[in-house]
Amino acid sequence: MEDRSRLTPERTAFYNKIDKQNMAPLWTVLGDLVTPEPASKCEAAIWHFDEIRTAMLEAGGLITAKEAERRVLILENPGLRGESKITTSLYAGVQLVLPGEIAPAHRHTQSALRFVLEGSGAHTAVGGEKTIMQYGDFVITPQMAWHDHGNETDAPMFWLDGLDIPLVSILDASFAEVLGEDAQAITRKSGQSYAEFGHNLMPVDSVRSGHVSPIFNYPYEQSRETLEAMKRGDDPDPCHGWKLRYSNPLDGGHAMPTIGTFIQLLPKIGTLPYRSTDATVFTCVEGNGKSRIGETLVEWGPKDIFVVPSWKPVVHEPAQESILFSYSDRPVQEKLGLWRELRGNS
Ligand code: 1HN
Repeated sequence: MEDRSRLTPERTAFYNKIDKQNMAPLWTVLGDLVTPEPASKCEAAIWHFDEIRTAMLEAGGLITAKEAERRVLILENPGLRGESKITTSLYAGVQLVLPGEIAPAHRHTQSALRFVLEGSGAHTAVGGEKTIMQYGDFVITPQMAWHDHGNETDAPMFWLDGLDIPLVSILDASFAEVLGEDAQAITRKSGQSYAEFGHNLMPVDSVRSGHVSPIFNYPYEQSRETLEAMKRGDDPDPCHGWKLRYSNPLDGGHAMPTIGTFIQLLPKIGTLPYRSTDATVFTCVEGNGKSRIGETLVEWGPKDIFVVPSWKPVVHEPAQESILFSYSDRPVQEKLGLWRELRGNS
């Protein structure tokens, strides 16, 4: 068979010549650029919370939240080491705020989500409003919103940070600034956004529009109750169990423009194989079990974090009814017409 990558002395001489002119042949790289299906360097992987927790507490003895600006350990995908990525398009880290600490106010074009893993009662302030965080709460920091965190409780607080850093980076659209003060001014009552937008109602003259949900804390208590109601009313989906998408009450779209966020209740019988083009980061909220991701088996319990790469088939085998939170770049792929899924074994 003809090999278009085969080197001959003439070809090598030509490639060397055009290399000096910042040109390169397409035919030697075409197969790597346009693959018949996703061929990601992102690997299936799991991080166990007990190991993260131990390392974080050690980090807590080395640097304060204030000095670090954010005391976070990045969860680096083993196939993408050194790139600060958990998938090709998304970042994940675990943040620790110790009692009495403050993570000072800053803002940036990267959007962030927090998913609370341990502790109860620390706060984050976003856009002039504080929200108190509890286990399993999903909290949004929209792009360019000032945000600072504080822990006035007597126990350490841990949460999962998910950001669209690699997406913003590939678009060269990063802007950031520090406020220069520990905490931003508080101008709204705690819980006001949820009260105004979280109950199928909204202020009649609200001029908030699209893009990102005005609800910036989706409390776990509500998500849990909704999953239970779904379970009472419907059979589980064979691939997902009972699965919800966090939505933006302004337009019914995803709660965040760049990151899709989901919570699902897995029935004890588990799920059928499922694959989609949005590599997905999962964390277990309740229960325990195993997931088969292609050839890789991961065993998870509460607060463990695992990643399913694009187009790798996943089968969840919970040991009992279990709840998983997850996030991916699905909203971006949907808007660009790129998102695909495949249900079952085909
Ligand atoms: C950030 O602003 C936070 O505000 C956490 O808690 C992690 C990682 C990279 C860039 C900004 C936070 C971050 C981050």
